[in-house]
Amino acid sequence: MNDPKSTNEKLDQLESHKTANEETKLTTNQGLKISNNQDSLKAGDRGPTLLEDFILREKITHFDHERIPERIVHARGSGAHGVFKLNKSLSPYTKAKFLSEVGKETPVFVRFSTVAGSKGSTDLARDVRGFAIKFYTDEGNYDLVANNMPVFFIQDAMKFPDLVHAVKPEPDNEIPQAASAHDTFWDFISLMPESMHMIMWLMSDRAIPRSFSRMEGFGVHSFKFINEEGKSHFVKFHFKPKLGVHSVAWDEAQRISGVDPDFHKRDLWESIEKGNFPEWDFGVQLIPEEDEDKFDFDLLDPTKIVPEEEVPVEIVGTLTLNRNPDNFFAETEQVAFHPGHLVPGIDFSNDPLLQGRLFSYTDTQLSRLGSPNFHEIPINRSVNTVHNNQRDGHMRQQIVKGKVSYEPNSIGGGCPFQAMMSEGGFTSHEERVSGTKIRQRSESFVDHYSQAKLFYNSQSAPEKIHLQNALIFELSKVTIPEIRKRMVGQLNFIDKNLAEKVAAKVGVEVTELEFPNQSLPADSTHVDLQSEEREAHTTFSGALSMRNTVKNTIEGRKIGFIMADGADETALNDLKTKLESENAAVEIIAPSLAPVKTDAGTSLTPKHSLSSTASVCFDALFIAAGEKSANELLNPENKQLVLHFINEAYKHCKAIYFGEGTEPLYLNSNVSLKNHIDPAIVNSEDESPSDKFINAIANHRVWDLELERNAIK
Ligand code: HDD
Repeated sequence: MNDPKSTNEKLDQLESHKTANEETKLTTNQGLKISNNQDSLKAGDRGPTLLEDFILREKITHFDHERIPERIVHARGSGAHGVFKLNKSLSPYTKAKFLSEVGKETPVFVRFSTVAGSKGSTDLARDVRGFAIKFYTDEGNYDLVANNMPVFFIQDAMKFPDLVHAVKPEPDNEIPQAASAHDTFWDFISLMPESMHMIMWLMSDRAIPRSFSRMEGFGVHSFKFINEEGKSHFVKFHFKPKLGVHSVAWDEAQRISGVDPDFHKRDLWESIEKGNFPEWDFGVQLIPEEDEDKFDFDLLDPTKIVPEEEVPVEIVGTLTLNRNPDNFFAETEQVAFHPGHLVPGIDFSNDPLLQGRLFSYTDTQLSRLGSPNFHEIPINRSVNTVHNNQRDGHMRQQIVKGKVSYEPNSIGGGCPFQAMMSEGGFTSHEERVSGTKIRQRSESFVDHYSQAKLFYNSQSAPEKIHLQNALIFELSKVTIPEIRKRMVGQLNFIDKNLAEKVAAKVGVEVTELEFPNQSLPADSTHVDLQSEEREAHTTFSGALSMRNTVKNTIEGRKIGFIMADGADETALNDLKTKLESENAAVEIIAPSLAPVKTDAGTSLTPKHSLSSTASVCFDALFIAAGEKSANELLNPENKQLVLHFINEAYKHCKAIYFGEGTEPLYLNSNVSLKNHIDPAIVNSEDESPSDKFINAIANHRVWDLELERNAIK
């Protein structure tokens, strides 16, 4: 291994492990050239295969061992390379070099994931998304193993296996895949008041993102920053997508799971290939250690956020994903994250969930990747050469020269030496710790409902309806009425109206629950979960509603152009040019995959046919201008397909632009231009129709008109 002097050498390091099978001869794993890859070695061309056939045996043996255990959680993932750039120094708070030198660029590898499903499950499951980042810093790898939601289900790592067992397919019949809508999940949740805040996030549209590039990322726990003077601050990490936070509708998510289960993976891949690099602002919330007790919740409790209105997020850097992996398995599958991969200047807090994670990740990599040498896999290698006295083990790659593998030593001249702090040696932040050895939850962790209320109250009206409907969908799949009842009782602690609406649809009554307080010892009597004093002071936080993140851009949106022979070429090209100049993608959908001819005679090859895709795969639709094209789309063979396309897009509140001459299409559809003013329905008589269309796409969806639109005429 070479000794890289700069982080950019990570790229060279990865490059040096790549091979391309171009213009080369086929070989065995020992480098022997193979002359026949079609037939095994047999005793006569109709005789038995010979054991001696080492080429066949090598090929089959390798094949038989191609799979490794999938991750126990977060099995389904998509990854990309990129760069983290620091725009503002955090040196007053941390001595971490990659967070101190303005302009410094650090290579990263990011893996997004769902939690519950198997490796081959759909991208569109209702689930938390993992957002794990490996920073290849000059001081060693730093991993931020984050999620797209800022809180977690449980407060203590002791409950993690229970949570995961409850959400995974049920053990007797392995049903359902990648879904929380089943008995065991809600049985567990309804008995875990501490999960209520997270349940609000999980039932919100945040759990069905439009793309990875439109999700926020959160470190969840309070971590610690340590500066050169040894002073410590609590820190919460945030990533805010430059494109805003957007989601799809649940109905859409279910359809996408069938039409394109790789929807998110594909979107990430295609965006990067096109040069539309996903970007996030990186920010921190900083709290001096001495202010730890100034909040009405505990900073160590991972079921709590620090509202941005109380401690603003300071934006200091940019994360950009700009390169697709060359090989999914070697990079995305073999990457091994660990919250315990730290650099000087960053340290843990005593959050009991984080503390348990510090054990779990190494342990899981050992069983998944099969060797303590997983750090030597190219994607996991630090840009710094590793020098220590560890040795041997399965699949050891590093060839360390010399006799010495112990310390202290004199034979090796004492090497390698411990590093002083001034030389970048890591030292844990000194913290005075004293206490009785005890298995107990802190009383400061006991308020489970204030922030669940805060989240629910901060949603816009359409977001609240989506959340309500998600709960109705999920609880309707619960076969045991007692669980539905208990869950509604929990919701009643958050919002009476929400509980009543859900109860009415899932066939139970709202009952007042008295919950045993599981976090405290049985003889503890003095904590009242409902006590008014325990209400958080903040009752509304604008930052929690996705509506407030909408950005004025159509970058990365996918617009379907529905056309048939005779479509108006000028109108089509003008709009296409305009949309593409703002980095949106245009894809042609036609009655079949055969080329279509415009009115000017140009032949265009459609990317999709009306039956090979669906409106749910697009952010907006343009019904290409031209009477001839419109008439063909309305002929009996195409009519139902095209109307379904339009009606479904309309139902999901998307922008639809009816080009000139396509009036019969909207008159036949559920879209009504006459009865109300709908900001997302555009026609050629509108003033600046293409600007209106672009503006509508930038606004994502007209969720406010959802109820009206779905009152189908
Ligand atoms: Fe975890 C994977 C995020 C709690 C144990 N976790 C994993 C991944 C992410 C998270 C993003 C996928 C990494 C990748 O792409 O390879 N996990 C979180 C967050 C948590 C959290 C944000 C709470 C704030 N996790 C958590 C607890 C435990 C684990 C409490 C166990 C005590 N997590 C694991 C694991 C995984 C994992 C079993 C499975 C695969 C892996 O580690 O590499 O060790």
